[in-house]
Amino acid sequence: MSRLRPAVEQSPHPAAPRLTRSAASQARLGGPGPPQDPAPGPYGKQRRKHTDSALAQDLSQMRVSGQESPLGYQDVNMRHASRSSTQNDQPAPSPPVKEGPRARVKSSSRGGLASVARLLKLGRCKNIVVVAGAGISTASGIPDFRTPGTGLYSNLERYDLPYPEAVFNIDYFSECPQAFFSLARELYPGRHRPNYIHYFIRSLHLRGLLLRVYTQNIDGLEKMCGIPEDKLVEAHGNFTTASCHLCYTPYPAEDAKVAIMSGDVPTCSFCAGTVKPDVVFFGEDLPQKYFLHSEDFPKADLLIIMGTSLQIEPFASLVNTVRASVPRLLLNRHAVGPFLKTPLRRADHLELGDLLDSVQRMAHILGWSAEIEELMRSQGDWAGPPTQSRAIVGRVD
Ligand code: CNA
Repeated sequence: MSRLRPAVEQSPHPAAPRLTRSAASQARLGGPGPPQDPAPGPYGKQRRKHTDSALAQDLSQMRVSGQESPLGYQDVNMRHASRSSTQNDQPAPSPPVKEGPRARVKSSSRGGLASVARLLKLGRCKNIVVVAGAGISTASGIPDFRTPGTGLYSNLERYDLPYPEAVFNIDYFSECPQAFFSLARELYPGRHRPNYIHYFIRSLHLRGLLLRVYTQNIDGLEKMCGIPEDKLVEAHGNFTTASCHLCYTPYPAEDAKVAIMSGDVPTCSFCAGTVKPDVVFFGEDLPQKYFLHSEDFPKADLLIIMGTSLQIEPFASLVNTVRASVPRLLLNRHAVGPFLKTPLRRADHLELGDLLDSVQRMAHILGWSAEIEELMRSQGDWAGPPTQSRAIVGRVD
């Protein structure tokens, strides 16, 4: 793609390599490796060198053809997939679900949380990077993509999509914007409130432990719970701004919302192209702020990965760019990405199960529960004691 998109968010950093979003297998062994260990992490030991520029190059050269990956999954180039389907060729295949089978994960699926909480209590982790996905917002009543039955991809039949990811395909949007607009009506900020998990992340920030949260979510709940802008990278954009999907001329976000919410199609006053919120579609550029990762991940001393299937590139491969000695904690229903490999990396921990439950237990071990409840209460998001059914803050309407 040769067109250049204006940055959605201004960055104080120099021009960075351009990356577009794609759905691809993350479990590639040829992906970016960990950068050099500038100092021993909590687990000691220096690891192999990997410069930031090499990292950027690796990310931009990622395989997205239909080749079999070393773990047996297929990579999918969403742009090609959408082209064949919109031209009425063979329907493009959906990328295979890469989660599980859980039997492949040999190491314990429980207990990782306690080990990492211990590191936190010992004061060993002061530059924590959180990588988040749709799973952190399901407790707020927003379905994720891939959970069978409840996920958005299982519920898109009514749009007659050639394949579920077409809803975020820019070429498909060009032809049929209504599928995405229906989804947008669900996800527009204002209908949902942040939940305990969001406030846990904010609590990391309030304790001065959060280096940055990188989220794929577009629901704005991280911001809504009070995580400041400078601690947040919304890698797949948000609904705060809008622009023409063809010429990128900015369009008043509120006007776009009013049109979309009332079933109209907002159009660009310059080229008459369809306007959409600045949510990043497959094949579109990621916001400039995303490139903070090249500074953040090498600096991280703990990576917490929450509620993501790690299937969207280049975001998914970020988790492989912390130093090899840095603990990585996966909190998810299933093992994903590098946590599917056996044996796990020595510093990897996973806690499989319901995310809300895991985060509440972690907060309890750390002695942070009361503070988080108070934070939630102060923003009107506390619905009762931390049990699954009551701590969930659902839709506002
Ligand atoms: P995904 O592919 O749907 O994966 C979500 C992951 O979270 C899966 O592994 C689930 O098993 C897991 N999960 C869901 N609920 C829970 C739970 N309660 N406890 C434990 N684990 C759980 O979503 P990803 O974020 O990986 O995919 C990236 C896409 C999703 C981004 O580009 C987003 O734009 C998009 N998305 C965002 C939202 C949102 O903003 N809330 C909602 C739906 C999709």
